[in-house]
Amino acid sequence: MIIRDVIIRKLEMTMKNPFSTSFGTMQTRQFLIIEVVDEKGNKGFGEGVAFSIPWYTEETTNTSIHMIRDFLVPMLKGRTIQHPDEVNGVFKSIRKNNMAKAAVECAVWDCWAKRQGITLTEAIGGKKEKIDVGISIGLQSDFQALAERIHQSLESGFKRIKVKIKPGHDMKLLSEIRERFPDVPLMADANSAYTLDDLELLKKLDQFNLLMIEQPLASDDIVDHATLQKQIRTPICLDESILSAEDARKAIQLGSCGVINVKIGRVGGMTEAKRIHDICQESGIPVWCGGMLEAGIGRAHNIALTTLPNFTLPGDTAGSSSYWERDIISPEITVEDGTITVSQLNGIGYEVDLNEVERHTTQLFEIRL
Ligand code: OSB
Ligand code: MG
Repeated sequence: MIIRDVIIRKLEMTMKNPFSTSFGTMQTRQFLIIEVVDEKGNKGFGEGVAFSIPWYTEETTNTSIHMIRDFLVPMLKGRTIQHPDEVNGVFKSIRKNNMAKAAVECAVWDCWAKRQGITLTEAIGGKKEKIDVGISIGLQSDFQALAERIHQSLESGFKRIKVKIKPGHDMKLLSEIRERFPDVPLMADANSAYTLDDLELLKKLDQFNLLMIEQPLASDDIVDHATLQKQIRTPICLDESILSAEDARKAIQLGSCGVINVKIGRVGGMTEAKRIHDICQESGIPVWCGGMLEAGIGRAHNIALTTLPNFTLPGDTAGSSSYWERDIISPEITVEDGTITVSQLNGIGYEVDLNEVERHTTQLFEIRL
């Protein structure tokens, strides 16, 4: 397969609800759609999940455009790709910029799967016909609003609830949740809001019987997390700290976590996500698929990834309607009884609605290779 054309689109879509974490609040979602076309006219799509502000990682929508236009796409010029796993190696000489790499690599995966006449799930070796999903609920203005969101999510069947915590919004918030919902499968994500100075508080969180606590300490740390894990019973789940399979290997070796959240964008693509899956599987560490407030294309890639066997815990891949008035794919992604049925259609398994994409496009670059 030879990639002949690449179209980079920057989109701006408004989420139904603002999403708040310890690092900030988002409602306008800027993201990229990468379209690749091969020499036979097959098309593939990937989503660039960096935010407009470098809060979660150092990348932004605009740094991704720069990396993709000026470095990554030119590296594909004249190259025959036998298998999409090769793209990871092609991009290896460029440091980090994982979300930019993943956007292009995921488009190549979709294109290749369509060219072979198989689903993306088959292409990566996934087996599940349905995946279990949970939901991530952002920080709310008050407990009443949070309780309402949790209640609705349980009514809709989500298999686990994730809430965001930060200093000052932790003990009381979790004890109120536990009082009202004593048995729900619950976890908390701190997005790096604590340090080891908060050890006594973090130890107290054990009483809430959380499935796990996600990324309590610094975004680049695996050493302090190992120290913390020795002193708390609740499994630590690493998110921000794991950017590669090598990071996963080291974190497991140090005992920094009991679970890993895999995000295709954060780790630089589907190939690296599979490697992390495999290393965790060999080490007895369960994984789940994280979310980046994606539109339909990114969500479709997440569903395929989740069909791998060591994705044993419900992920953050909720349906389109949890985020968007109208998604950019057809049909939209729907959740029934806390599960998503994996599409049997080729590639990502959903039609990209180019009219909807155009309606939200604020910038477009066409590159002919
Ligand atoms: O830490 O998983 C995270 C959203 C934005 C940035 C980081 C995170 C999140 C979420 C929501 O928790 C995931 C989603 O619903 O897509
Ligand atoms: Mg997280």
